[in-house]
Formats: sequence, C-alpha cells, structure tokens
Amino acid sequence: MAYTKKNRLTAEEYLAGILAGDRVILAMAITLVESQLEEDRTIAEAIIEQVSNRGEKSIRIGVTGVPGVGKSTFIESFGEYVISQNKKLSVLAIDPSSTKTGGSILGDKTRMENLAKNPNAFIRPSASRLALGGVTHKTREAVLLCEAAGFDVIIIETVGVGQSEVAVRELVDFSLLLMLAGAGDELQGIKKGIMEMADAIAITKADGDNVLMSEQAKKSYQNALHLFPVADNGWLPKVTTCSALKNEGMDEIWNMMLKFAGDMRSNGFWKENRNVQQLAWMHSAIEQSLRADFYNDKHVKSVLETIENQVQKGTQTAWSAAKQLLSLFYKK
Ligand SMILES: Nc1nc2c(ncn2[C@@H]2O[C@H](COP(=O)(O)OP(=O)(O)OP(=O)(O)O)[C@@H](O)[C@H]2O)c(=O)[nH]1
Ligand SMILES: [Mg+2]
Repeated sequence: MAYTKKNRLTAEEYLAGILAGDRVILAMAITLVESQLEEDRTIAEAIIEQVSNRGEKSIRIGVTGVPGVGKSTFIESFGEYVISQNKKLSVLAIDPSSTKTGGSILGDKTRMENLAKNPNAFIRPSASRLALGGVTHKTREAVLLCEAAGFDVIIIETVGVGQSEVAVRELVDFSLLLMLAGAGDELQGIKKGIMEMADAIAITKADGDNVLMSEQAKKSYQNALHLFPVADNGWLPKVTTCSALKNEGMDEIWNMMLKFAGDMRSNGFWKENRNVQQLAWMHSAIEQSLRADFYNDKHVKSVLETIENQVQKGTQTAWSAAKQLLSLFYKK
C-alpha cells in the first residue's frame, strides 16, 4: 500500500501500524495529530487515547541551547551511542527558523543524516507554528505516539530562548543544557534562571583548542551550581564536557541519565513529575480545544477577517473586537 497524505487511515489502522513500529505510519499519525482539521482531530483523539499509557519504561530527554551551540550534532553523536546500547531512539527536532515560514525545514534532518538512516531511529523535524520556543502544541502527543511505536528514548531538541526551556521541561524527564566554553554567558545563564531548569549541563565542542577552556568552564559552572538550593528530588545538576565531533563524553552523559532515572524511579519523583505533567497537559488540551472550536466556528469565521482588518487599521480596538467575536461564539 502506498501511503500518501490523502489516503487517511482509520484509527484502528493507524494504531495497528504504530504498535507494529511502522515508521511511515508513525510519521503519518504525527501529521494527523498536528492537523487543525476537525475530521482529523476526531481520529487523532481516538488514537491518543489508546496510546497514552505506553511510555512507562521510556526516558524523555530535552536538549536545549542557543542557536549553533551544537544541539543537532550532539544528538546525532549521542543518539548513535544510545542506539549502540540497544535502545530505540526518537528525535523530535524542532527547527527554530520555521516560526518565520510556518513550515518545517529539513535542515536538522540533513544534519542528522547518519541517524536518519538508522533503522532504530526515528527523526521528526516539526513546524513550530505558534507555540513558544518551537515546542509545538502537539509535541506531547508525538512523544506518546513514538513510545507506542517502541521508541524508548525520546529526545526533544529545541532552541534555548529562555521560556522554551520551561515549555520543554513540561514534556521531559531530564533536561540537558548545552553550553559553550568562553562564550561569556556563564553568568548570563545563571541570571536567566536557565541553569536551574537543567538537570545537567554539557559543555560541548570540547575538542582541539577548546579543551582547556571547556575544563575551566566546567569548574565555574560547577561552582555556580553549588550556590543553588538542592532541588526537592535531591538531584544535584551535573556538569560535563563533550565533543560531538569526536564522539567523546557520550557514555558519561548517558550513564548520568541512567543514574538519574534510577534515582528518581526509586524516590518516587519520576512518577510524580509525570503526574504533574499530566495536569499541565489537561490544561493545555482544554485551551487548544477551546481555541480550535472558536476558530472553527462558522459565525466567527464569517467575520474574522473583516474584524482583523479593522483592528489592524485602528478603526476598532482590540478589546472590543475580542468581545464582539466572543459574543458571536457564545451565542451560537
Ligand atoms: N568543533 C566542534 N564543532 C561542533 C561540535 N558540534 C557541533 N559543531 C559545529 O557547530 C555548528 C553548529 O552545530 P549544530 O549541531 O547545527 O547546532 P544547533 O545547536 O543544532 O543549531 P540550531 O539548530 O541552528 O540551533 C556546526 O558547524 C557543527 O559542525 C563539536 O563537538 N565540536
Ligand atoms: Mg539544530
């Protein structure tokens, strides 16, 4: 059977394909859950409902850092290491530049060429659309679908712009922040509170002339982290150095994640963290559903463009326009 976007499958067909680990159907299912169309939403909801509790053994990892820090290169190197440890890896790479174009750019995919070819990897660059920092509204659903398809390590790559770390934190078990030595942002990172959001910091590109500086940066981050109070889960954020280009430091980072998973599973924080995330998901599902109903409403649709124009021209205030549209919606 040839799969195209047009031949929509039934929820059962999607499910069977996903559970069988079919990467083509998995990709189609992610496209489906990202769709704004009402008929797609109904099937998507049925699928999500069925796959919601299959990620118990998985580990969800957020990889953040400023543009160009080396996230994609790191994930390729780290991903290959993880796969060599008999894991199946899924990467939900979110291209920051897609906010401008509204579409997904394949840049990240090409930068993960080797990983993309690996049968134990599934790579999904995703359009960031309206969501903050490139975490799409549907990344959580994509995680669940990947887990149901048998991927037990899920990496979410997102660009670090402050708030995006917060958004990713709500989706993952472990947050890894990539940094560069000597970028002058050691203290800036602390100021932004970003370091508090990270379970570990990896100073990457620790190769060639950069080795010494990376070791120094590691020490200064370690010192800085000591100033923070210990988190409730008892985990002290770790600092490491690595080189994605030379495949160095990957084992240390993976072992650290395993240690984290082991500790958190035994002290109960693993489950607690995921439970809290469920609550956040519920609220975001409500918001998304309300928003979709609103913008799909035929009364709203019929006047939206006109009112938008008036607001943009300044002939109607934003506040009164919002009130007018909402009253149209609620009166239906
Ligand atoms: N020397 C060295 N260069 C690296 C390393 N990792 C990445 N680079 C280089 O750094 C540049 C940026 O790497 P990317 O992996 O694309 O960075 P990114 O953080 O994914 O970038 P965005 O997705 O645009 O935010 C590339 O030219 C890489 O070759 C490393 O470990 N050592
Ligand atoms: Mg990248």
